[in-house]
Amino acid sequence: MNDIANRKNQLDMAAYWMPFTANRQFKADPRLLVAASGMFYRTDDGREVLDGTAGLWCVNAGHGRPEIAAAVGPQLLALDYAPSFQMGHPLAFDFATALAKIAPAGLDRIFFTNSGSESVDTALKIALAYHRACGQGQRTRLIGREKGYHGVGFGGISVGGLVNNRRAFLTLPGADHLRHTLDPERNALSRGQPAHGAERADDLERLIALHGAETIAAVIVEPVVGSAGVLPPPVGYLERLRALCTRHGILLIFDEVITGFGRLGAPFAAQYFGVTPDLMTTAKGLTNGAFPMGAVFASRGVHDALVQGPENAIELFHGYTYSGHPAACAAGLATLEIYAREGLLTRAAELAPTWEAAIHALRDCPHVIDIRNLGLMGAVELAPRPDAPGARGYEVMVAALKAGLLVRFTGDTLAFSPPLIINEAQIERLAATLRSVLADLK
Ligand code: PXG
Ligand code: PLP
Repeated sequence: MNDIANRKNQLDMAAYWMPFTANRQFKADPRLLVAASGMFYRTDDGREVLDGTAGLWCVNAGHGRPEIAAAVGPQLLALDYAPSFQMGHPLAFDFATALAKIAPAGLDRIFFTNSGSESVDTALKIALAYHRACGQGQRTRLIGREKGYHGVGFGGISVGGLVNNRRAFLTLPGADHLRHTLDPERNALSRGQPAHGAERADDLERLIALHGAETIAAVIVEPVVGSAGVLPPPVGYLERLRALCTRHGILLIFDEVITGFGRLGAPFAAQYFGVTPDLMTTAKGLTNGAFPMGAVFASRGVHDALVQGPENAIELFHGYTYSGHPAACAAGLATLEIYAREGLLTRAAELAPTWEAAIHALRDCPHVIDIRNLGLMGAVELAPRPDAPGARGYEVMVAALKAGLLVRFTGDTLAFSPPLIINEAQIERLAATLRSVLADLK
């Protein structure tokens, strides 16, 4: 530890090109984490920091779980790697079976990837292949939504709705978007799902009228928008989208990379809302963030339409070198055991009222214009400083870190998704720290 701490000033930071980071700003004043346990990170200068974000929305069971380490280490010694194409190993089957048991009804065919971005590209490709297998190969359009984040692959940015992630790059032809559901005029400071906006699901009807339903393969949405600042769906919105997709033969994909594995108080958002998609993308909490892995859950209908034909023919020309990696499966199985033993897939439902009260109590803090929450997700939106949009978000992140709290920011919106092991005292501590930081914010 001391070694790491003492190296801060000697670290050569030039070679590492950091993702989604202001590299030069960071390297001029680095923020380094060197250890983590339970609800806390430790910084290079030896301070404890309460993890308000579960890393990047992924460490749902808290940090440093010995069960996961104990599963991964021996697995690497017993079978470090097995080819994923035309070969198998037992843990991949065991892990898929275990996931099928907690999956929304019928979504029990599992394709492994290594990240959320890969899960999204996989689900979009499965959707296209599915329609082709059903004799509807003209269904090639992919519909996303404004403000959606579906990772950084070309498929994901094409259906994604965040302009900074798109403008420098090509996107797939034929992608189109529903409007987002953020509506502060009607819904600001709503607790839980906002009352207004279900009718925006009818945007799909407008796109159908514009393009023809028979050209549309799939609609992909985050059941609760994460990256763009925690937007719970308006009451009735997801139900309406589901009904429209079913009526028009369009596959519905829920991107549950953030909402999966207990974030809302049910294993998946699909179960929380009682709305079942045809495909579901996951990653992050799948292995408690301890090992890179993703998974796509497909319905029997989608799977069975594709997995047919001659028995010696590959049914889907898709997969990754590391699909179902043995160590990732070991980490995932150990993670699911922790979730089950500690009741973490439903714990957010118990904590949600405390969480909601704590975060909404910040409404009288300076600059706060909106607060949103669902399950153990939350966002506090600040008015942008007129001459410097985004500055307040960044300044709060830096000040909170100094005050012992890790927060995420996107623009001037602060986002929270603490590990699901958080207790009520830690929720109060999180809110109190934020209150003091906001009090000093210019
Ligand atoms: N879909 C959704 C809904 C996500 O939230 C991805 C796909 C991509 O996953 P990978 O594993 O390829 O990053 C994500 C990832 C943030 C933040 O702070 C959010 C994500 C990743 C990093 C930061 O908002 N979400
Ligand atoms: N690029 C090259 C040259 C490869 O050989 C492969 C895989 O064999 C890939 C990319 C894809 O890598 P992955 O399967 O890890 O996604």
